[in-house]
Amino acid sequence: MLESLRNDITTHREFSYLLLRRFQGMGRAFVLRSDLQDEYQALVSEHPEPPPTHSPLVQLVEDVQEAIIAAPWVCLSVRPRVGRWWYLRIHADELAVEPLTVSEFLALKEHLVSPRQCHDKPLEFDIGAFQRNFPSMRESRSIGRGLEFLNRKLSSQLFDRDGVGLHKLFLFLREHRSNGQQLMVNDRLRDVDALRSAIRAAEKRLRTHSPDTPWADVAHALQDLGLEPGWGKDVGRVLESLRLLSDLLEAPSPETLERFLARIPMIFSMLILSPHGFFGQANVLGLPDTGGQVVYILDQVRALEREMHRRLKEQGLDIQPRILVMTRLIPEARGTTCDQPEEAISGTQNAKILRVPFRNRDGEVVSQWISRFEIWPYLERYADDVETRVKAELGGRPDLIVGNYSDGNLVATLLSARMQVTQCNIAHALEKTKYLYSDLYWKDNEDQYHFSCQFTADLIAMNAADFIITSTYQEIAGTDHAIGQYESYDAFTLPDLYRVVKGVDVFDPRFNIVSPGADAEVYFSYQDTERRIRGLHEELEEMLFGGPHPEGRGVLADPDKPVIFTMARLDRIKNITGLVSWYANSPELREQANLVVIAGYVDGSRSSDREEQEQIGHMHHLFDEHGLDGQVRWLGVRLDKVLSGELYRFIADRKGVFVQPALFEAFGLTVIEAMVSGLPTFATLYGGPLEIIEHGRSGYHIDPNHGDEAARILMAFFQRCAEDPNHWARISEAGMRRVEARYTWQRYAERMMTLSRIYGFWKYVTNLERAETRRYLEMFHALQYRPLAARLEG
Ligand code: UDP
Ligand code: LCN
Repeated sequence: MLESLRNDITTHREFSYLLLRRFQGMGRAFVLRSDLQDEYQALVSEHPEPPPTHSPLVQLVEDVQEAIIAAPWVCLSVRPRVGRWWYLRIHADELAVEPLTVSEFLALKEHLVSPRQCHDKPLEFDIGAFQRNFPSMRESRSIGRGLEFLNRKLSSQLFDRDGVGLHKLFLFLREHRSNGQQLMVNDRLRDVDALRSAIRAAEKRLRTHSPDTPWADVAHALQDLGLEPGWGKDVGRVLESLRLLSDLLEAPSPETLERFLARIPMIFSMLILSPHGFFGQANVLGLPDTGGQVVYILDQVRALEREMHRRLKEQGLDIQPRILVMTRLIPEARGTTCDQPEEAISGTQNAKILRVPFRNRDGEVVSQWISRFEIWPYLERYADDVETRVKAELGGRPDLIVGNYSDGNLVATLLSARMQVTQCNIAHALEKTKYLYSDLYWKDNEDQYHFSCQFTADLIAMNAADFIITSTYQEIAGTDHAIGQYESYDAFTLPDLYRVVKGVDVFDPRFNIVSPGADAEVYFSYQDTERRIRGLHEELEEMLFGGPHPEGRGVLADPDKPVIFTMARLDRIKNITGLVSWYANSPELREQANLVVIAGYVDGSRSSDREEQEQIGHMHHLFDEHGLDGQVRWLGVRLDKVLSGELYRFIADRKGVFVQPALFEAFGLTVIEAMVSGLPTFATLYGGPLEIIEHGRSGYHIDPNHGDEAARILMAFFQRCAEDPNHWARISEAGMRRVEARYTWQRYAERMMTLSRIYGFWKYVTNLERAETRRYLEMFHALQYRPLAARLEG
């Protein structure tokens, strides 16, 4: 690779020289891919003999992610394919090409940002050193399909020559208990041979029974053979399970392994951690730090409880599954239920929200809301208190711990290690890629965002997790040209703090893509007339088209125009003010449609969040500057789900559209809610919506950095709808089909239950080999995270 690049540079000496000069001439120390591309294109258009498109030099320019200009060298990070990186430098005068290690590349960055940094090598975090014995995938297309890979790996390991693999499976079967009752296999059976004999004998005894004979009728006979409850609710199901196991013992295959493990009653109770924000079931959405994560978890709990019930019933167990969602108790609850220690989750039989307060260093309860960027000092004490509470509630430990967001994942790490429970992480959104150079210039942001704590917590938690669920592929590994959110932790540096040469491996089979859904009870097609809630229409009519709203600004002068609708928390990243300004600056769009915005508060004094306050100020400024009050309706309201579901449909009735203009959106629940309601949706191409929407078919991608273009796309859509009355319906229909086919909670729950079992088994068979990683992460936690978090507490 390097040699052919050198030859190509020699062949195209003048072009290479001019290109490097251009890079240097930009006058910046760090140059991003898009700017490098622009310079390259400009040179190609001027140069009489640019290199051919397939030459190594052109390929390099195509693959470069970032350049560091450190005269006389131009240093490059190159991503030839998803998840794979290499580094090099080129001498701008002599055109010499030299490889760089990741450490050398990061050191150059550090030096440019912090020239006075001492010359001693900083602490390097390198998880790669611990992963040599663990299987890793190779192909980019396999990323996020860890389960399939692991099934193959595990089934081949089960069939090792000395029989250790099968013995581990046998021991694993004896592990399962519920409320002290032994399940699956009792200690009459001592080894795999005994198990084989028991299966044969059981099959013989069961053959004489009809398949629907209940387990209870054959329980005694099977218990004598060493088999306990858990094999199935009736003889038919028990026989199927026995045959699956018998096949597995004979010649393990990935499919049999997955099908067999899916039947093992392993998960009876689950702890879901979501500490930050206002976690509740009413009046919370849209409050700072309170959005999709809350919706996701509550919908997830309902779907999981249903699935757990179904599986336990199939296995013949009359056990009530327990799901606890643990969040923070906030005494100053601002009219929410967040000051209540316990709350039953509606739509479930037994699931509840438990709330445990944060305590300060002196052990006193912290009463006010704390931004998600400032919770770090409280989490260890919180984990202690949560452990006590959970053990009291469940009478023991849970069977699975699920962390949410950086804080929940860190607490999950602490608790899973202590209680020896399988750990699943869900990031929802990793902040690192949301803010340009959030790592390199971390010190500049430290006052407001404390990324040093957050990224350290992320590194620890993502490497401790047994499995990680992501909503999309791009969340892990990006696209051909854009870096994934997890991938951004592969190598980075926090100058003067530490350097990460291998932070996470996106090829690790712990990653699994399991996309969430939209609650089908609430978000459904506008055409589903039977389920429509017409009783809300008067309220919606008044809310959107009525006179001045007590919590709003703007009264729509021409209510007959279609509505461009948006709804989000009023964070800077959500870019709601961006959308308002595109609209404001496009007279044609203003002519064609009204804009309805549901976000934040109209009265800035009601907000306690710095970013939100800034955005509120900016919104008012835009209204004043562009005279928007007759065309934009801004509502600072928090809608309950039923009302927001009907609102999407109400706007669809009037041939409106939904816009999600975020600078970056990790997934975007509003996008699937709007689509499944039938609203043609225009959403950012940075993040999840890129995968959710097929541009021009089931919606449209818009680039939030090119507002004029986004406004044009919207205008073109309205124009086309005016010319072709079927156009709106085509996009609407395709959006609904897309969500129904790919984003449902039912599919999510099935998958999650399978993952918990396979990774639980995987954890069991690899337990000893994990000890080194665990100790390394514990050390990093004690020596890096803890002092950083303590500093924040003052
Ligand atoms: N939401 C709401 N009212 C608001 C803002 C948001 O009901 O004022 C809901 C919205 O319907 C969606 C969730 O909150 O279910 C936001 O999730 P999304 O993934 O779009 O964004 P997040 O807030 O998690 O970044
Ligand atoms: C957080 C976000 O920022 C959204 O993009 C997601 O949809 C939401 O969490 C649920 O995972």
